[in-house]
Amino acid sequence: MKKLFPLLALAAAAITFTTGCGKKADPGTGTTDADGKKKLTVGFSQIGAESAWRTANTQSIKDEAAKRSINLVFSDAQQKQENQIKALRSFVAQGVDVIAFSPVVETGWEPVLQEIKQAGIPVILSDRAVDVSDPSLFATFIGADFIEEGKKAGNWLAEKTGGKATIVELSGTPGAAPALNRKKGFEQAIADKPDMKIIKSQSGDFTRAKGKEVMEAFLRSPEAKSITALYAHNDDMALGAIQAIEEAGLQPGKDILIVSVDGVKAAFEAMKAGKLNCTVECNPLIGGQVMDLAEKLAAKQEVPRRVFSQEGIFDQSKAEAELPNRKY
Ligand code: GZL
Repeated sequence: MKKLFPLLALAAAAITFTTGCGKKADPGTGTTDADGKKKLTVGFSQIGAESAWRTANTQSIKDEAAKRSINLVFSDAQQKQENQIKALRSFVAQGVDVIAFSPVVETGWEPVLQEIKQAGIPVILSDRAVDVSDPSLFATFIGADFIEEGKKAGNWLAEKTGGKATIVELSGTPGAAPALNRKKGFEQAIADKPDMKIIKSQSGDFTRAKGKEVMEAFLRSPEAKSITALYAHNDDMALGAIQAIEEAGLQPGKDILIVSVDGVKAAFEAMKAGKLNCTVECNPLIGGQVMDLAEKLAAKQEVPRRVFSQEGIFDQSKAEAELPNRKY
């Protein structure tokens, strides 16, 4: 761990030092192992706990750090970019060896990434990408191909409906890479289907509560009777929408077909109950890959600029058989 900058180090003390398994360790003791060998210290700024996917992603990061005796300095930003930027600055002040973060939105990172670059600390983008002009501001990006996920969802719906659907869309956090690109991919998939139209699109911020609220508004609109399908950018919003559809006296999965993304356990349970029709998997369990990259960067080894997480697509026909295999 690099030497602390005295003034800033005091502020940094507020960020909890953990040994990766949630136990609070005194600053300093966490950075050496039993025989006094220096431990790798990784600063991780997480978006928040907005969805089951995010919770599983956080657990994967913490479990892997603990397994490898990596000193994890973890911060939860409650989905606010300003909190992530504060956490990133505190990691620099603490002199961590590597910084990893899941950027809540794509833009607004250049200044703090410049400061991190000046401090000589390598950066891993975990799960989501940033939009910066200088590619040297981060070492690598590990995450899903969100455009491909959107295409898979659009192609599945086209196949299921014979290319005929009046669609409402629950999009993710405005400006977030998965929201921008899942929309792009879905639209590409239905571009040549004149009878597949997205008639309403609104952000549900990737949360179940907001997804329910926005779907209620869609169902109160003049176009409500024409809706035949919902595309949700994540399962949590789809699960909220299912509640709204049922409360409106309609049958989710039948009156309104529903396709979403993530592949969380609750989505498989909803498919088994016939309330969700399809989920495109987006694997949150990338803790092992993130820590591999962190160890390589700390050892000044080359890493690939782009690492993809592997994922599939599951509809109702596969739900029951796959449910016992779900790890998140
Ligand atoms: C996708 C991830 C998204 C999930 C949501 O990699 O960034 O954020 O799809 C989560 O569930 O909130």
